[in-house]
Amino acid sequence: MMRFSTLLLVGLLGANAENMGMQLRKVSEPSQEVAGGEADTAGEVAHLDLEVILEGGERKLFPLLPGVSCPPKMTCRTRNSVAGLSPMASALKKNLKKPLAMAMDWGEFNGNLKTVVASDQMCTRRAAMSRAAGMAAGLSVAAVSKPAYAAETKEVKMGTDGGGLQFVPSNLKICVGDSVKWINNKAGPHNVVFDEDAIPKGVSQEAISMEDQLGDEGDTFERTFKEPGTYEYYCEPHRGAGMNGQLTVV
Ligand code: CU1
Repeated sequence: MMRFSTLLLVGLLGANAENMGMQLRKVSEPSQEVAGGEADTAGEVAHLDLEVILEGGERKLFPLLPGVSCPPKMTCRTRNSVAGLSPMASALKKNLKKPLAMAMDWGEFNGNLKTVVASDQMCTRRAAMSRAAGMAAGLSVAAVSKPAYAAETKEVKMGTDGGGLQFVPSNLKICVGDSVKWINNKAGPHNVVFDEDAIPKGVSQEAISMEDQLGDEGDTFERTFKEPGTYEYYCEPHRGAGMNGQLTVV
């Protein structure tokens, strides 16, 4: 039934309600009611349910995404949130199919959403967002809490597409636990050698640097970075030409 309702809403917003056998009715509880097309005067992001009267008089509320205002000529109601949850978590909880809704740790999910909204740290936000997305996709808290779950692999080209002797990008910011994959692009051979004096203390320069060089286009070299800090590296054959790179791990 929930899935049917969602499909119905998509149809409703995409086309016109009359062809779908529905009528829209004005209701009279002004404190909760928001007319379609009205500006949001509260100054906050609106969280609204679209009210639809189905044939036979059944009244249904369809959650609109946060920030979406009431469509013209429709009637909407302010969202009755599930206690303790943000409107977005609340709307998801109401719409998920039952087994998932019951299995989900809503407190954890809600905490992740709050972090996404509140944190100004790129990596904190990114990790919270992937945890929330993973949970919404049905994964357990344990699964999405593993450090590797939110880790990403960023690519750096060795040599520009035009054959220039540069790393692209030459400056890269990643999160602790992320990996970097260097790909031999053009004008090789290239390699990646970290500067002993310009990496965080305690990190082995040998462990993250290449001994050899990548000769064939498409060859790759990959390392994972677990220590925060600034890392400077260069390409040995082209150091004199200024083929340098910098990595910031936060
Ligand atoms: Cu090079």
